[in-house]
Amino acid sequence: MRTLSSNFVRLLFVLPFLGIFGCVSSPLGTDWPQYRSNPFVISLDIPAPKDDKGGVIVADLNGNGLMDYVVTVPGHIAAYANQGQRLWVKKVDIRLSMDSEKWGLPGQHAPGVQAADVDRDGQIEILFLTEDGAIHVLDGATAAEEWSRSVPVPQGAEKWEHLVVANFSGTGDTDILLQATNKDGYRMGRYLSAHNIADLRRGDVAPLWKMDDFLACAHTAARVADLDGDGKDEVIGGTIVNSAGKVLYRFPLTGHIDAIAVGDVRPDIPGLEVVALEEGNRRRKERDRVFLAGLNGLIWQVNYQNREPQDGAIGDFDPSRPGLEIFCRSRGTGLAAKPIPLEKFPAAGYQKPFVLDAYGRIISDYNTREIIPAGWTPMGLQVCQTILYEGTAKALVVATEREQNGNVAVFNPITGRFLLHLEQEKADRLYVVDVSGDWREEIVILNGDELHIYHSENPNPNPGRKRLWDAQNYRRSKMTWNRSSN
Ligand SMILES: [Ca+2]
Ligand SMILES: [Ca+2]
Ligand SMILES: [Ca+2]
Ligand SMILES: [Ca+2]
Repeated sequence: MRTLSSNFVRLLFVLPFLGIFGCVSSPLGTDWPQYRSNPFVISLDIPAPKDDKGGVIVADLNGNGLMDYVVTVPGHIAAYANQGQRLWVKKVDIRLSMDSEKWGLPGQHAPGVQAADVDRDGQIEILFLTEDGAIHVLDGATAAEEWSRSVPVPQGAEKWEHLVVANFSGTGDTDILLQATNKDGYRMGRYLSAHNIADLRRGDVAPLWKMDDFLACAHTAARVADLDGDGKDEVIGGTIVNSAGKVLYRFPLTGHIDAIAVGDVRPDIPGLEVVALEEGNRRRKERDRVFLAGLNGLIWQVNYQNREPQDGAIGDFDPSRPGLEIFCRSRGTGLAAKPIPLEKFPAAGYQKPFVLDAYGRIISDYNTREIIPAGWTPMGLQVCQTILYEGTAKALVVATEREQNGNVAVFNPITGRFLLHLEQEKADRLYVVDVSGDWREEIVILNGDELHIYHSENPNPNPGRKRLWDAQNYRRSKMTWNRSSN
């Protein structure tokens, strides 16, 4: 076993249950091997990202029970086995994008690819759109193309831009959701079309249902999640749509949604809840709200000092409180949408995160000026994602340096305290997922043409817990993701 070299990682704070740094976490209750090195490095045979196009997902492509990596950059989809062996590299003009309001979906850092057993033969398929809007389905183990299909495009859209595997029929991962933006002006993913994949394969392009007035998030593609637990997926955005295409709820926005998340925020209320962070109209009193909605509509909405919540993460950040807490990264003064150069406005560049409890009450409020360590950009945090890194009941957040390919840190979102600072990382992408060892989550970083995978070496205080992958919402949330707001 190897320890992290001290210049690669600096522990800023001694975690509870720390033990001796360097212990390999317990593999109890699992047969997934822990990586021998930390980070585990996979060299990729594809170009490093030059912009915000492309991302990372994992799936068991070769059927050996371990999660493998799928990385996308313009012109390439690359698959690597869990232990780092190259499975295949496909050169193809996969649909990827940057700021979706300008370039269309799937948005910044979106992988633009799905991996699921869509024909129920026990083997994973790879699905994606090409830049001409056509759907392609590959064999996940070999990348051999199984079939492709073009689906008629709604008037007002340029082409289909985003694709999500879903279960609308109750028969498993056998359906697909297509999404497109309006081609002119500020682009929003208002067009949806739901299809059965077997129908498409046969050439039947008639949708299960479609709509042209979906209220999309401004920077992120539609997500799917089974909110009511009936086995069928709802479609999540500013509009919540059920598996049959019926609108269940629409957030009463004065602007747009910057970030969205799904989880059981309120265990006392049946089903999963949706958290939406609004960037509102500055002329309106109702703006910059955090919304919590469920199957029966709005549960609460909160405007905290008109501070735009902007980006966030949900998790059990304070296990002493019921349900999940909501971390809102927010921005400094709220004066500018873009980061402000510090040399010009030294007081304005800092972010002012706040945290709400499951009832919308404020439980924490701080300034990143007080928490960011030396060597971290004063611009603050970006790409904030919930992580169960240590295996305690308490969830943490991992983030990158804002507005640069920078360091990565794990921090306590309630206090802002940094717990782990990966000082030598230059992260092009950051992804959180359970890929090795026990049920705890690893940090996956795409750094140029390498994947770096970090695991906690501290003993797992809760080794018997079930895999996070057992929860359908976990599978869905790790398959369709992209950076929300800057
Ligand atoms: Ca299959
Ligand atoms: Ca459902
Ligand atoms: Ca609930
Ligand atoms: Ca793990």
